[in-house]
Amino acid sequence: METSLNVDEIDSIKAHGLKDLASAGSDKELDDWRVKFLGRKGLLTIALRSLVSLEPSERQKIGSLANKTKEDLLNEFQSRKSQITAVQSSDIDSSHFDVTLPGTKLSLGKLHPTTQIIREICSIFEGMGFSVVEGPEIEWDEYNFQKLNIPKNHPARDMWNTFWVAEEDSSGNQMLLRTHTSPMQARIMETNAPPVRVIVPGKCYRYEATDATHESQFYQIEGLAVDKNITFANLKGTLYQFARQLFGENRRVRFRCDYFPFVEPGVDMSIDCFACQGKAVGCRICASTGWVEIMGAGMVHPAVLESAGYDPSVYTGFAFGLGPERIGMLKYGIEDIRMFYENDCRFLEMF
Ligand code: FA5
Repeated sequence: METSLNVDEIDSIKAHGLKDLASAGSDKELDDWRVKFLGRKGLLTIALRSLVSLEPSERQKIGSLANKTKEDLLNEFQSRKSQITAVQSSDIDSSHFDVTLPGTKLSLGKLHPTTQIIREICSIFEGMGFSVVEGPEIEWDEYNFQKLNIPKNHPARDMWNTFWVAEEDSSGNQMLLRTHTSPMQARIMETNAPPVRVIVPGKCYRYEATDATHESQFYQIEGLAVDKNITFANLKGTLYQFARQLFGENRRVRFRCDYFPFVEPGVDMSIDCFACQGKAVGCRICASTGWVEIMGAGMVHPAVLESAGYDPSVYTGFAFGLGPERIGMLKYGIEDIRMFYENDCRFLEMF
């Protein structure tokens, strides 16, 4: 192939290159320039390739000029690139950064609604002289049932559908996920001399199908007060005060007989419906009965006192157990308990 490569042509490539480079103003334009002049199929590269067809004396002269031109263009390219980068960063500093714009808002974490309601309930009882104590979630059959006056094969065990976590050991004891916080009654009495006044928040587990008011994992708060001369009147007075502080000064309470093997007598406690006072047809909160059940309670059974080492002829006490999620549902009008643990931020942010 004939070639017309000569000094003029190389000078012309250089002049053309320098002119185009001066007008390249962005990374993209710079890159296009590099491909056009120095790339694999660029003008100067093609010129260098055609050196082979020159006479040896010409080849040396034109070759060294072409190599020098390539070096010059590369240097100019680098310096133009630095200029453009400098202009770009000064653009960010001067015009793209507006110090008057509001900053990015950081979203703050919050306490979970269950934690909030547990703290509120605990602080009401702390104000009445109770201390907060916690206990194990993995429990022995002995504490969850036997020491609470529920021996093996007792039909009352059906009230607490249980997750068993191990086989019976050689002494006939078996591990389970505690079905309520009541085992802490026995643990506290075994390790503390009377008088006792404690409140025990914690997680419980039941092998139950979930629905709008039942979860298989939920919280309870247990209360226990034992001393000389504690009567049912103390139980009623304490729980009445609690209900008024949590649900409002005008609340009325109702106690009805109920059965729990570890108390005698046993009761369930209701408050009058703060939404409709029993007047609304189809009230969502009380189903138009006027009463909303909030906890189980009773006088500690003498057998429970005795198995924990307290003399039931000297000491008496009361105990109660409530579900904070259910109380939160009543207080804040939440229709389904499962919303607490779905981790939907829109729900959690409401509290
Ligand atoms: C008990 O568990 C007794 N230990 C309470 C007690 C303590 C009675 C001391 C007497 C003396 P019960 O099974 O009713 O009782 O549960 C108490 C509360 O736990 C209920 O009122 C309810 O608020 C809550 N609860 C029970 N099961 C569930 C569940 N599956 N999901 C959510 N909350 C529950």
